[in-house]
Amino acid sequence: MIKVDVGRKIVKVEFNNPKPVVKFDLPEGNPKPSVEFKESSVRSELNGQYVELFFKLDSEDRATAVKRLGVFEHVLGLGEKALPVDRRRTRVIFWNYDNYNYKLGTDPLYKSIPFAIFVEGGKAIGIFVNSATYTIFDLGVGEYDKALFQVHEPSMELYIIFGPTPLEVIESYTDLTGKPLLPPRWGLGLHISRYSYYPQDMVIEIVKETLKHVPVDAVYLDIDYMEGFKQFTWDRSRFPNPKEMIDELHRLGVKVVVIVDPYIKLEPGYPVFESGIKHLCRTPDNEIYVGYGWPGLSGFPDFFNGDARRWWADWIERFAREYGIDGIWIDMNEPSTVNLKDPEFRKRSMMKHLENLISRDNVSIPSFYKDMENLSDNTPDLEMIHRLDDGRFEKHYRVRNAYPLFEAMATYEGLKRIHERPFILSRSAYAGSQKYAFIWTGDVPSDWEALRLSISMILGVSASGHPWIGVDVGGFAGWSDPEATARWYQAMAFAPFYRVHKGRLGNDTELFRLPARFRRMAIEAVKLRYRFLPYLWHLAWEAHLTGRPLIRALPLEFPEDENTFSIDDQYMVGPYILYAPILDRGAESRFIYLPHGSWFDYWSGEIYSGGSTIRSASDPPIFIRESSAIPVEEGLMIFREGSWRIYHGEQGEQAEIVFEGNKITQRGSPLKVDKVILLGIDASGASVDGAEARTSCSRNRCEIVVKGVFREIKIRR
Ligand code: NBV
Repeated sequence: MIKVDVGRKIVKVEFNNPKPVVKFDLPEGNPKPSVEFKESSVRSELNGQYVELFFKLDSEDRATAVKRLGVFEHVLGLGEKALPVDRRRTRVIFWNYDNYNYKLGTDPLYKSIPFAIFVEGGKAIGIFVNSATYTIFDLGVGEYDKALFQVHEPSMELYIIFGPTPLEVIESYTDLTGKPLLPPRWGLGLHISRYSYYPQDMVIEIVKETLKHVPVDAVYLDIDYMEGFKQFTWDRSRFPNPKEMIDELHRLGVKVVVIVDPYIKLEPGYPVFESGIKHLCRTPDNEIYVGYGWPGLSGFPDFFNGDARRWWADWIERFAREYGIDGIWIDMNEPSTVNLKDPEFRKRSMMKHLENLISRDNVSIPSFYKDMENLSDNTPDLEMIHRLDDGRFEKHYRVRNAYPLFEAMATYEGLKRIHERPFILSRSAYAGSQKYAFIWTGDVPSDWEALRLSISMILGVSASGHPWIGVDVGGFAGWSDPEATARWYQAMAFAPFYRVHKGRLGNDTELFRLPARFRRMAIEAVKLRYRFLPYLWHLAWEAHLTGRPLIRALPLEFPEDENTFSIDDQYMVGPYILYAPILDRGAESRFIYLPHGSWFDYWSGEIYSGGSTIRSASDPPIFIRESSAIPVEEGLMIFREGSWRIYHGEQGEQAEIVFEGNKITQRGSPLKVDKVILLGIDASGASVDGAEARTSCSRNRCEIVVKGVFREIKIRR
């Protein structure tokens, strides 16, 4: 019943011979955990840390694994969940689901990453269930002292992942599921978007207005650029000359990302449909599965097989090449059909609606599909058929959660033929999606509560092996007051993905439209991000090479500090910055928890000792951790002694920097900076490479002019 296989820090457990749709290779090498297993239990140990799991089939033949949950055990990860950072005492469902306007506790959402990190006494163990069907993790709800992992099928592939630290668990998890992509550098800048910007002159105007205040790296075109919402087409009345528009945007230094949905309109003569007929998902009777999407009755590309992926990649390539498109935004890829949740509305209008569509579009619909219920949910029929790479056919519900992974893979393949580092933004995701696409948290409301919730949401994703996460800055659904919008710009200033986006209905959130006071706050927030971009680039490389996320919930950095597990409104940016954005209306200060060690207030220059809660009036509060080296736009910022490796340059060149005693030295491929900024010490009278240096000091910080590359700085103390 149970089979085990052991790799580096990971144990793979197969219960009842599972055949998962997504395959991962166990990383080789040492250290290898030891394993003992019986008929229905597995016990594994590495360096004194151990985990024991009990497997069984429940009364409905669902494979279930159970693990003890200790009194002081915390749970991180679980991907995109509208929950606090510590996910203990929650019961979550993994089932990709379009859940517009969600709130704290709404579940499931768009993405499914069935991966949890259990932390007890500072030590961590990961559990990853590689299942793309309906999956449940119950973390101390059903049974107070147990964590339960359950899949809706009689077999399960589960991985036990050792750390011992939470960050090392994430490293091992990404050894298994893949290291995160490295984006083009523009992927890290400010992106602006709206549902939808048009016509083409307006797109340019919005970009130019924003550029008057801040840099802009990309602008997005939402579904209204298409002709009748058909993929790979342009509405020529709104975009008479898309190529010309994109060229103009490129001259302004701005990249263009366009949305593509998984709806292939069933329209004779439409080349995407005609060329794709054999690549669309099927019904059990081997007819084309018909769903309702923005373009009307549509087929869904069957990304689960390589033929379909190649066909899709060809279209992506052709479209991007012809118009000079820089990035692709894949939406509705849970996959979702059009969302008609109100049952009354459904009853009254669905059949009529369907009949109209049939007569207008002149397509025949498989008989079972006329069942209203099948269309009324926003999920395609669960019996829809996919053809997998190994020739198997599978029903939709058995593989659903992996659909966005294979779509991202196909989109990546297409863009890769044009761009060295493809940029893709995806709404849905599965374990492994980090190799191909950025993701964002979908249709979040625009109120203060959503702003606060967004922080623990992105921290959860970030702790789940997918670092490339962001939220719609300003919120997507509904209205917000301009103060909230400005606070949103600030709160996300260090988010790995920084895009302002907004639904069709609701207030504008472009910074140039905000009233003066809040406009200033938003502008300063964007400038702050650009100032720290070299650090984000360093972290991007680190994430790509190791899997460590750019932003980190506090317990990822301080797992032995019990206080950090209940901090949902602060985050670490890499190991060196603690960020504590202001999230309340009218607030001018806030409480901040600083873990142990010394902390430098970026704005005031004051130094605090951690292990305490302080009230800070810095806005937005940024604290630099003791023993940090942070590359920023104007130079290299150092707080206290230490040794560091800094990634920089296009190819991730590495500078080795050491600050010890009264000397800072640099080796490797050196960082070119104008200044070294020393925090918390008096560095007047410093010399750079043997020559007297120009130094200016104020507010506990000294700037030493180094002009380019330094090898050694001496400080007189
Ligand atoms: O394409 C329109 C929207 C998009 O703006 C949003 O970001 C997605 O999450 N899309 C959903 C379709 C449905 C909107 C109600």
